[in-house]
Amino acid sequence: MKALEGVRILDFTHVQSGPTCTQLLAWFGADVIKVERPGIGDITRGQLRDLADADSLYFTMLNHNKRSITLDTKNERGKAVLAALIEQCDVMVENFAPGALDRMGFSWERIQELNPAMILASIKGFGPGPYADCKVYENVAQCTGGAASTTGFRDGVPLVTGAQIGDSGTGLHLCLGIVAALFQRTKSGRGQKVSVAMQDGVLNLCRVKMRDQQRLAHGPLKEYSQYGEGIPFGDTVPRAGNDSGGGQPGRILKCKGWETDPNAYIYFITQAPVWEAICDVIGEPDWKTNPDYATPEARLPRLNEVFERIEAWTSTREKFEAMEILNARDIPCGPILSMKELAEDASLRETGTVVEVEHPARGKYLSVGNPIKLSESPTDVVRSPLLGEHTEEILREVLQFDDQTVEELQKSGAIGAPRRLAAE
Ligand code: CAO
Repeated sequence: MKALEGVRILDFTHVQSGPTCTQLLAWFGADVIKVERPGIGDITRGQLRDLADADSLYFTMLNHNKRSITLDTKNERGKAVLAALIEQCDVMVENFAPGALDRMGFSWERIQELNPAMILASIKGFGPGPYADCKVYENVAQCTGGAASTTGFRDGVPLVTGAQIGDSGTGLHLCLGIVAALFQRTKSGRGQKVSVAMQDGVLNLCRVKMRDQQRLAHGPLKEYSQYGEGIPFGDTVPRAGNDSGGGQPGRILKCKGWETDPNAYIYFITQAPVWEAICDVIGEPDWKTNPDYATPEARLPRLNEVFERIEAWTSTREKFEAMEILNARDIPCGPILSMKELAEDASLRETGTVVEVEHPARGKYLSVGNPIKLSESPTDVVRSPLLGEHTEEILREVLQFDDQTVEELQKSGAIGAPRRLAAE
Protein backbone atom coordinates (compact mmCIF):
# COMPACT_ATOMS: atom_id res chain seq x y z
CA MET A 1 0.00 0.00 0.00
CA LYS A 2 1.39 3.37 -1.05
CA ALA A 3 0.47 6.70 0.53
CA LEU A 4 -1.45 8.01 -2.49
CA GLU A 5 -2.73 4.69 -3.80
CA GLY A 6 -6.14 5.14 -5.43
CA VAL A 7 -5.49 8.77 -6.38
CA ARG A 8 -5.54 9.35 -10.13
CA ILE A 9 -3.63 12.30 -11.57
CA LEU A 10 -4.24 13.79 -15.01
CA ASP A 11 -0.75 15.02 -15.73
CA PHE A 12 -0.87 17.79 -18.29
CA THR A 13 2.61 19.04 -17.43
CA HIS A 14 5.73 19.56 -19.49
CA VAL A 15 9.37 20.60 -19.19
CA GLN A 16 10.53 20.61 -15.54
CA SER A 17 8.36 22.43 -12.99
CA GLY A 18 5.13 20.48 -13.43
CA PRO A 19 6.78 17.08 -14.08
CA THR A 20 8.75 17.43 -10.82
CA CYS A 21 5.46 17.69 -8.97
CA THR A 22 3.69 14.80 -10.69
CA GLN A 23 6.77 12.56 -10.36
CA LEU A 24 6.62 13.03 -6.59
CA LEU A 25 2.90 12.19 -6.60
CA ALA A 26 3.69 9.06 -8.63
CA TRP A 27 6.43 8.11 -6.17
CA PHE A 28 3.89 8.40 -3.36
CA GLY A 29 1.75 5.87 -5.23
CA ALA A 30 -0.69 7.93 -7.33
CA ASP A 31 -1.62 6.70 -10.82
CA VAL A 32 -0.16 9.48 -12.96
CA ILE A 33 -1.44 9.67 -16.54
CA LYS A 34 0.76 11.96 -18.59
CA VAL A 35 -1.06 13.51 -21.57
CA GLU A 36 1.23 14.30 -24.49
CA ARG A 37 0.81 15.62 -28.00
CA PRO A 38 0.84 12.77 -30.58
CA GLY A 39 4.16 12.36 -32.34
CA ILE A 40 5.86 15.07 -30.32
CA GLY A 41 5.24 14.61 -26.63
CA ASP A 42 6.86 16.61 -23.89
CA ILE A 43 9.43 18.81 -25.62
CA THR A 44 12.14 17.60 -23.24
CA ARG A 45 12.01 14.08 -24.74
CA GLY A 46 14.09 15.43 -27.61
CA GLN A 47 16.11 18.11 -25.83
CA LEU A 48 19.71 17.67 -24.66
CA ARG A 49 19.83 14.18 -26.14
CA ASP A 50 22.95 12.17 -25.39
CA LEU A 51 21.81 9.11 -27.39
CA ALA A 52 20.32 9.40 -30.87
CA ASP A 53 17.09 7.43 -30.49
CA ALA A 54 16.45 7.47 -26.77
CA ASP A 55 14.37 9.90 -24.71
CA SER A 56 16.73 12.42 -23.14
CA LEU A 57 17.92 12.13 -19.56
CA TYR A 58 16.12 15.43 -19.00
CA PHE A 59 12.83 13.65 -19.71
CA THR A 60 13.56 10.27 -18.15
CA MET A 61 14.79 11.78 -14.87
CA LEU A 62 11.59 13.82 -14.42
CA ASN A 63 8.94 11.35 -15.51
CA HIS A 64 9.45 8.11 -13.62
CA ASN A 65 6.50 5.98 -12.51
CA LYS A 66 4.06 7.64 -14.95
CA ARG A 67 1.92 6.31 -17.79
CA SER A 68 1.88 8.13 -21.13
CA ILE A 69 -1.18 8.69 -23.32
CA THR A 70 -0.95 10.63 -26.57
CA LEU A 71 -3.93 12.86 -27.21
CA ASP A 72 -4.48 15.82 -29.52
CA THR A 73 -6.50 18.08 -27.29
CA LYS A 74 -7.20 20.52 -30.11
CA ASN A 75 -8.99 17.77 -32.10
CA GLU A 76 -12.73 17.53 -31.24
CA ARG A 77 -12.58 13.79 -30.49
CA GLY A 78 -9.41 14.36 -28.51
CA LYS A 79 -11.21 16.99 -26.44
CA ALA A 80 -13.98 14.48 -25.71
CA VAL A 81 -11.39 11.97 -24.46
CA LEU A 82 -9.81 14.66 -22.27
CA ALA A 83 -13.25 15.50 -20.85
CA ALA A 84 -13.81 11.81 -20.07
CA LEU A 85 -10.42 11.64 -18.34
CA ILE A 86 -11.26 14.72 -16.27
CA GLU A 87 -14.37 12.92 -15.06
CA GLN A 88 -12.27 9.94 -13.97
CA CYS A 89 -9.36 11.73 -12.28
CA ASP A 90 -8.91 13.34 -8.87
CA VAL A 91 -6.31 15.94 -9.73
CA MET A 92 -5.35 17.71 -12.94
CA VAL A 93 -1.88 19.28 -12.98
CA GLU A 94 -0.77 21.71 -15.69
CA ASN A 95 1.97 24.23 -16.36
CA PHE A 96 1.04 25.61 -19.76
CA ALA A 97 1.60 29.21 -20.68
CA PRO A 98 -1.10 31.51 -19.22
CA GLY A 99 -4.43 31.06 -21.00
CA ALA A 100 -3.49 27.88 -22.92
CA LEU A 101 -5.95 25.67 -21.03
CA ASP A 102 -8.78 28.19 -21.59
CA ARG A 103 -7.93 28.39 -25.29
CA MET A 104 -8.15 24.59 -25.41
CA GLY A 105 -11.70 24.89 -24.04
CA PHE A 106 -10.98 23.69 -20.51
CA SER A 107 -11.51 26.65 -18.22
CA TRP A 108 -11.73 26.10 -14.45
CA GLU A 109 -15.53 26.53 -14.75
CA ARG A 110 -15.76 23.84 -17.44
CA ILE A 111 -13.53 21.48 -15.43
CA GLN A 112 -15.76 21.93 -12.38
CA GLU A 113 -18.84 21.19 -14.49
CA LEU A 114 -17.23 17.95 -15.61
CA ASN A 115 -16.03 16.98 -12.15
CA PRO A 116 -16.91 19.10 -9.08
CA ALA A 117 -14.44 17.13 -6.95
CA MET A 118 -11.54 17.90 -9.28
CA ILE A 119 -8.44 19.60 -7.90
CA LEU A 120 -6.86 21.73 -10.62
CA ALA A 121 -3.22 22.48 -9.85
CA SER A 122 -1.36 25.06 -11.95
CA ILE A 123 2.09 26.54 -12.16
CA LYS A 124 2.55 29.89 -13.86
CA GLY A 125 5.52 32.24 -13.92
CA PHE A 126 3.77 35.03 -12.05
CA GLY A 127 0.63 35.42 -9.98
CA PRO A 128 -2.11 37.93 -10.81
CA GLY A 129 -0.66 41.35 -11.66
CA PRO A 130 1.24 43.08 -14.44
CA TYR A 131 3.22 40.00 -15.51
CA ALA A 132 0.44 37.40 -15.25
CA ASP A 133 0.50 36.73 -19.00
CA CYS A 134 4.25 36.10 -19.27
CA LYS A 135 5.89 32.80 -20.12
CA VAL A 136 8.62 31.94 -17.63
CA TYR A 137 11.59 29.59 -17.47
CA GLU A 138 13.83 28.66 -14.53
CA ASN A 139 16.33 31.48 -14.67
CA VAL A 140 13.67 34.12 -15.23
CA ALA A 141 12.07 32.96 -11.98
CA GLN A 142 15.41 33.03 -10.18
CA CYS A 143 15.88 36.62 -11.35
CA THR A 144 12.36 37.82 -10.58
CA GLY A 145 12.07 35.98 -7.27
CA GLY A 146 15.06 37.62 -5.59
CA ALA A 147 17.59 34.80 -5.87
CA ALA A 148 19.83 36.34 -8.53
CA SER A 149 20.11 39.77 -6.91
CA THR A 150 21.33 38.12 -3.71
CA THR A 151 23.60 35.48 -5.27
CA GLY A 152 27.19 36.12 -6.35
CA PHE A 153 29.86 38.51 -5.17
CA ARG A 154 29.25 42.14 -4.24
CA ASP A 155 31.44 43.47 -7.01
CA GLY A 156 30.23 40.98 -9.65
CA VAL A 157 27.09 40.48 -11.75
CA PRO A 158 23.99 38.80 -10.30
CA LEU A 159 24.25 35.00 -10.54
CA VAL A 160 21.77 32.21 -11.09
CA THR A 161 22.26 29.01 -9.10
CA GLY A 162 22.50 25.44 -10.36
CA ALA A 163 19.78 24.35 -7.93
CA GLN A 164 16.54 24.53 -9.93
CA ILE A 165 14.65 26.50 -7.34
CA GLY A 166 12.36 28.05 -9.97
CA ASP A 167 11.26 24.84 -11.65
CA SER A 168 11.79 21.96 -9.24
CA GLY A 169 11.29 24.27 -6.23
CA THR A 170 7.89 25.38 -7.54
CA GLY A 171 6.99 21.78 -8.38
CA LEU A 172 7.62 20.88 -4.75
CA HIS A 173 5.44 23.74 -3.55
CA LEU A 174 2.64 22.64 -5.88
CA CYS A 175 2.90 19.07 -4.69
CA LEU A 176 2.31 20.14 -1.11
CA GLY A 177 -0.67 22.25 -2.21
CA ILE A 178 -2.19 19.24 -3.97
CA VAL A 179 -1.78 16.93 -1.00
CA ALA A 180 -3.34 19.59 1.28
CA ALA A 181 -6.28 19.99 -1.17
CA LEU A 182 -6.75 16.21 -1.30
CA PHE A 183 -6.85 16.17 2.48
CA GLN A 184 -9.39 19.01 2.62
CA ARG A 185 -11.51 17.21 0.02
CA THR A 186 -11.86 14.20 2.34
CA LYS A 187 -13.87 16.54 4.60
CA SER A 188 -15.51 18.98 2.16
CA GLY A 189 -16.09 16.60 -0.74
CA ARG A 190 -15.20 19.45 -3.07
CA GLY A 191 -12.24 20.16 -5.28
CA GLN A 192 -10.42 23.45 -5.53
CA LYS A 193 -7.83 25.32 -7.55
CA VAL A 194 -4.22 25.15 -6.37
CA SER A 195 -1.93 27.78 -7.89
CA VAL A 196 1.76 28.43 -7.41
CA ALA A 197 3.66 31.17 -9.22
CA MET A 198 7.35 30.52 -9.83
CA GLN A 199 8.23 34.02 -8.66
CA ASP A 200 6.42 33.32 -5.36
CA GLY A 201 8.10 29.95 -4.95
CA VAL A 202 11.56 31.44 -5.42
CA LEU A 203 10.80 34.36 -3.11
CA ASN A 204 9.62 31.89 -0.46
CA LEU A 205 13.02 30.20 -0.70
CA CYS A 206 14.69 33.63 -0.44
CA ARG A 207 12.77 34.47 2.74
CA VAL A 208 15.95 35.16 4.73
CA LYS A 209 16.98 37.82 2.23
CA MET A 210 13.65 39.62 2.70
CA ARG A 211 14.45 39.41 6.42
CA ASP A 212 17.77 41.14 5.78
CA GLN A 213 16.12 43.76 3.57
CA GLN A 214 14.15 44.89 6.60
CA ARG A 215 17.09 44.63 8.99
CA LEU A 216 18.98 47.06 6.75
CA ALA A 217 16.64 49.84 7.88
CA HIS A 218 18.08 49.47 11.37
CA GLY A 219 21.78 49.32 10.57
CA PRO A 220 24.44 47.45 8.61
CA LEU A 221 24.28 43.68 8.18
CA LYS A 222 27.15 42.80 10.47
CA GLU A 223 27.19 39.13 9.42
CA TYR A 224 28.13 40.10 5.83
CA SER A 225 31.91 40.43 5.37
CA GLN A 226 31.33 43.77 3.67
CA TYR A 227 30.72 45.16 7.17
CA GLY A 228 34.20 44.26 8.42
CA GLU A 229 35.69 45.58 5.18
CA GLY A 230 34.24 49.02 5.97
CA ILE A 231 32.18 49.12 2.77
CA PRO A 232 28.89 50.93 3.35
CA PHE A 233 25.60 49.23 2.59
CA GLY A 234 23.15 50.65 0.06
CA ASP A 235 19.37 50.47 0.34
CA THR A 236 19.02 46.86 -0.79
CA VAL A 237 20.41 43.49 0.30
CA PRO A 238 23.81 43.05 -1.40
CA ARG A 239 25.31 39.87 -2.79
CA ALA A 240 27.32 38.25 -0.04
CA GLY A 241 29.53 35.76 -1.84
CA ASN A 242 29.80 32.64 0.28
CA ASP A 243 29.06 34.33 3.59
CA SER A 244 26.31 32.47 5.40
CA GLY A 245 24.93 35.87 6.34
CA GLY A 246 23.14 34.17 9.23
CA GLY A 247 23.64 33.90 12.96
CA GLN A 248 26.55 31.48 12.58
CA PRO A 249 29.08 32.95 10.12
CA GLY A 250 30.44 30.52 7.55
CA ARG A 251 32.40 30.52 4.33
CA ILE A 252 33.83 28.26 1.63
CA LEU A 253 37.52 27.67 2.30
CA LYS A 254 40.32 26.08 0.29
CA CYS A 255 41.45 22.56 1.07
CA LYS A 256 44.60 20.73 0.04
CA GLY A 257 44.72 20.36 -3.73
CA TRP A 258 42.55 23.41 -4.57
CA GLU A 259 45.13 24.56 -7.12
CA THR A 260 44.19 21.69 -9.46
CA ASP A 261 40.85 20.35 -8.16
CA PRO A 262 37.98 22.83 -8.63
CA ASN A 263 36.05 21.19 -5.80
CA ALA A 264 38.79 20.91 -3.16
CA TYR A 265 36.92 23.21 -0.77
CA ILE A 266 34.94 22.92 2.42
CA TYR A 267 32.13 24.99 3.90
CA PHE A 268 33.18 25.90 7.41
CA ILE A 269 30.79 27.30 10.02
CA THR A 270 32.16 29.17 13.02
CA GLN A 271 29.32 28.02 15.24
CA ALA A 272 29.55 29.90 18.52
CA PRO A 273 29.12 26.92 20.92
CA VAL A 274 32.18 25.18 19.40
CA TRP A 275 34.42 28.25 19.09
CA GLU A 276 36.91 26.87 21.60
CA ALA A 277 37.24 23.63 19.65
CA ILE A 278 37.80 25.67 16.46
CA CYS A 279 40.62 27.60 18.19
CA ASP A 280 42.27 24.33 19.22
CA VAL A 281 42.01 22.80 15.74
CA ILE A 282 43.50 25.79 13.93
CA GLY A 283 46.22 26.31 16.56
CA GLU A 284 45.04 29.61 17.99
CA PRO A 285 44.25 28.72 21.63
CA ASP A 286 44.67 32.37 22.66
CA TRP A 287 41.61 33.32 20.59
CA LYS A 288 39.46 31.55 23.21
CA THR A 289 40.07 34.36 25.68
CA ASN A 290 41.35 37.26 23.56
CA PRO A 291 38.49 39.83 23.69
CA ASP A 292 38.94 40.53 19.95
CA TYR A 293 37.98 36.94 19.08
CA ALA A 294 36.33 35.33 22.11
CA THR A 295 32.71 36.35 21.37
CA PRO A 296 30.62 36.18 18.18
CA GLU A 297 29.99 39.94 18.40
CA ALA A 298 33.74 40.67 18.61
CA ARG A 299 34.46 38.47 15.60
CA LEU A 300 31.92 40.09 13.25
CA PRO A 301 34.10 43.08 12.25
CA ARG A 302 37.05 40.76 11.52
CA LEU A 303 35.42 37.84 9.65
CA ASN A 304 37.97 38.05 6.83
CA GLU A 305 40.86 37.69 9.25
CA VAL A 306 39.18 34.84 11.13
CA PHE A 307 38.42 32.90 7.95
CA GLU A 308 41.86 33.53 6.47
CA ARG A 309 43.36 31.96 9.58
CA ILE A 310 40.99 29.00 9.43
CA GLU A 311 41.80 28.59 5.73
CA ALA A 312 45.49 28.46 6.54
CA TRP A 313 44.56 25.26 8.41
CA THR A 314 41.97 23.80 5.97
CA SER A 315 44.34 24.26 3.03
CA THR A 316 46.74 21.82 4.67
CA ARG A 317 44.07 19.07 4.75
CA GLU A 318 42.12 17.22 2.11
CA LYS A 319 38.41 18.04 2.27
CA PHE A 320 37.29 14.65 3.62
CA GLU A 321 40.15 14.62 6.11
CA ALA A 322 39.18 18.11 7.30
CA MET A 323 35.58 17.00 7.63
CA GLU A 324 36.55 14.02 9.75
CA ILE A 325 38.65 16.14 12.10
CA LEU A 326 35.97 18.83 12.40
CA ASN A 327 33.05 16.43 12.79
CA ALA A 328 34.88 14.68 15.60
CA ARG A 329 34.73 18.01 17.46
CA ASP A 330 31.13 18.78 16.45
CA ILE A 331 32.20 21.67 14.24
CA PRO A 332 29.61 22.01 11.44
CA CYS A 333 31.17 21.77 7.98
CA GLY A 334 30.61 20.19 4.59
CA PRO A 335 32.93 19.35 1.72
CA ILE A 336 32.08 20.71 -1.73
CA LEU A 337 30.94 17.53 -3.46
CA SER A 338 31.09 17.28 -7.23
CA MET A 339 28.33 15.60 -9.27
CA LYS A 340 30.80 12.79 -9.94
CA GLU A 341 31.34 12.25 -6.23
CA LEU A 342 27.59 12.31 -5.57
CA ALA A 343 26.90 9.86 -8.40
CA GLU A 344 29.43 7.45 -6.90
CA ASP A 345 28.44 7.93 -3.24
CA ALA A 346 27.67 4.52 -1.73
CA SER A 347 25.40 5.78 1.05
CA LEU A 348 23.20 7.76 -1.37
CA ARG A 349 22.83 4.57 -3.44
CA GLU A 350 21.85 2.62 -0.33
CA THR A 351 19.08 5.03 0.65
CA GLY A 352 17.69 5.21 -2.89
CA THR A 353 18.48 8.90 -3.23
CA VAL A 354 20.64 7.94 -6.20
CA VAL A 355 19.21 5.05 -8.20
CA GLU A 356 20.19 3.08 -11.26
CA VAL A 357 17.31 2.56 -13.68
CA GLU A 358 17.01 0.31 -16.73
CA HIS A 359 15.46 1.82 -19.86
CA PRO A 360 14.60 -0.15 -23.03
CA ALA A 361 16.11 2.45 -25.39
CA ARG A 362 19.04 3.76 -23.35
CA GLY A 363 20.01 0.88 -21.08
CA LYS A 364 21.12 1.75 -17.55
CA TYR A 365 21.17 5.34 -16.33
CA LEU A 366 21.45 7.08 -12.99
CA SER A 367 18.73 9.19 -11.52
CA VAL A 368 17.95 11.04 -8.34
CA GLY A 369 15.33 9.03 -6.50
CA ASN A 370 12.70 10.27 -4.07
CA PRO A 371 14.37 12.45 -1.43
CA ILE A 372 11.25 12.20 0.77
CA LYS A 373 11.28 8.93 2.68
CA LEU A 374 8.01 7.55 4.05
CA SER A 375 8.51 4.57 6.33
CA GLU A 376 5.10 3.13 5.36
CA SER A 377 5.29 4.01 1.68
CA PRO A 378 8.68 3.20 0.22
CA THR A 379 9.44 4.40 -3.31
CA ASP A 380 10.21 2.03 -6.18
CA VAL A 381 11.60 4.02 -9.09
CA VAL A 382 10.16 2.78 -12.40
CA ARG A 383 11.52 4.01 -15.75
CA SER A 384 9.73 6.81 -17.61
CA PRO A 385 7.16 5.79 -20.24
CA LEU A 386 7.82 5.89 -23.96
CA LEU A 387 5.67 8.35 -25.87
CA GLY A 388 2.12 6.99 -25.93
CA GLU A 389 3.18 3.68 -24.42
CA HIS A 390 -0.03 3.39 -22.41
CA THR A 391 -2.54 5.08 -24.72
CA GLU A 392 -4.63 2.01 -25.45
CA GLU A 393 -4.29 0.63 -21.94
CA ILE A 394 -5.64 3.88 -20.46
CA LEU A 395 -8.50 4.17 -22.96
CA ARG A 396 -9.60 0.62 -22.22
CA GLU A 397 -8.92 0.43 -18.49
CA VAL A 398 -9.72 3.95 -17.24
CA LEU A 399 -12.36 4.96 -19.79
CA GLN A 400 -13.68 1.46 -20.57
CA PHE A 401 -13.52 2.12 -24.35
CA ASP A 402 -14.05 -0.87 -26.62
CA ASP A 403 -11.87 -1.91 -29.59
CA GLN A 404 -14.05 -0.13 -32.12
CA THR A 405 -13.90 3.21 -30.27
CA VAL A 406 -10.13 2.95 -29.91
CA GLU A 407 -9.81 2.23 -33.62
CA GLU A 408 -12.03 5.18 -34.54
CA LEU A 409 -9.95 7.46 -32.34
CA GLN A 410 -6.80 6.27 -34.04
CA LYS A 411 -8.28 6.97 -37.48
CA SER A 412 -9.49 10.43 -36.46
CA GLY A 413 -5.97 11.46 -35.45
CA ALA A 414 -7.08 12.21 -31.90
CA ILE A 415 -4.58 9.75 -30.47
CA GLY A 416 -1.21 8.89 -31.93
CA ALA A 417 -0.06 5.49 -33.05
CA PRO A 418 1.26 3.76 -29.92
CA ARG A 419 5.01 3.41 -29.73
CA ARG A 420 5.99 -0.15 -28.97
CA LEU A 421 8.96 -1.32 -26.98
CA ALA A 422 11.83 -2.49 -29.16
CA ALA A 423 11.31 -6.02 -27.86
CA GLU A 424 7.62 -6.20 -28.88
N1 CAO B 1 -2.57 18.54 -27.90
C1 CAO B 1 -2.70 19.69 -28.58
N2 CAO B 1 -2.14 20.85 -28.20
C2 CAO B 1 -1.41 20.84 -27.08
C3 CAO B 1 -1.22 19.68 -26.30
C4 CAO B 1 -1.85 18.49 -26.77
N3 CAO B 1 -1.73 17.34 -26.10
N4 CAO B 1 -0.45 19.97 -25.25
C5 CAO B 1 -0.16 21.27 -25.35
N5 CAO B 1 -0.74 21.80 -26.45
C6 CAO B 1 -0.66 23.19 -26.91
C7 CAO B 1 -1.19 24.18 -25.92
O1 CAO B 1 -2.58 24.18 -25.92
C8 CAO B 1 -0.58 25.46 -26.45
O2 CAO B 1 -1.36 25.93 -27.51
P1 CAO B 1 -1.80 27.48 -27.70
O3 CAO B 1 -0.55 28.30 -27.55
O4 CAO B 1 -2.34 27.52 -29.10
O5 CAO B 1 -2.80 27.81 -26.69
C9 CAO B 1 0.74 25.00 -27.04
O6 CAO B 1 0.67 23.57 -27.06
C10 CAO B 1 2.02 25.40 -26.34
O7 CAO B 1 1.89 25.43 -24.95
P2 CAO B 1 2.79 26.42 -24.09
O8 CAO B 1 2.53 27.82 -24.56
O9 CAO B 1 2.58 26.13 -22.68
O10 CAO B 1 4.27 25.96 -24.51
P3 CAO B 1 5.55 26.84 -24.89
O11 CAO B 1 6.56 25.83 -25.29
O12 CAO B 1 5.28 27.91 -25.87
O13 CAO B 1 5.95 27.53 -23.51
C11 CAO B 1 6.60 27.54 -21.19
C12 CAO B 1 6.64 26.81 -22.54
C13 CAO B 1 7.23 26.63 -20.17
C14 CAO B 1 7.40 28.85 -21.30
C15 CAO B 1 5.14 27.85 -20.81
O14 CAO B 1 4.41 26.67 -20.84
C16 CAO B 1 5.00 28.50 -19.44
O15 CAO B 1 5.28 29.67 -19.23
N6 CAO B 1 4.50 27.71 -18.45
C17 CAO B 1 4.22 28.20 -17.12
C18 CAO B 1 5.46 28.41 -16.33
C19 CAO B 1 6.30 27.16 -16.21
O16 CAO B 1 5.89 26.11 -15.79
N7 CAO B 1 7.56 27.31 -16.56
C20 CAO B 1 8.52 26.25 -16.32
C21 CAO B 1 9.17 25.91 -17.56
S1 CAO B 1 10.46 24.78 -17.24
O17 CAO B 1 9.87 23.77 -16.20
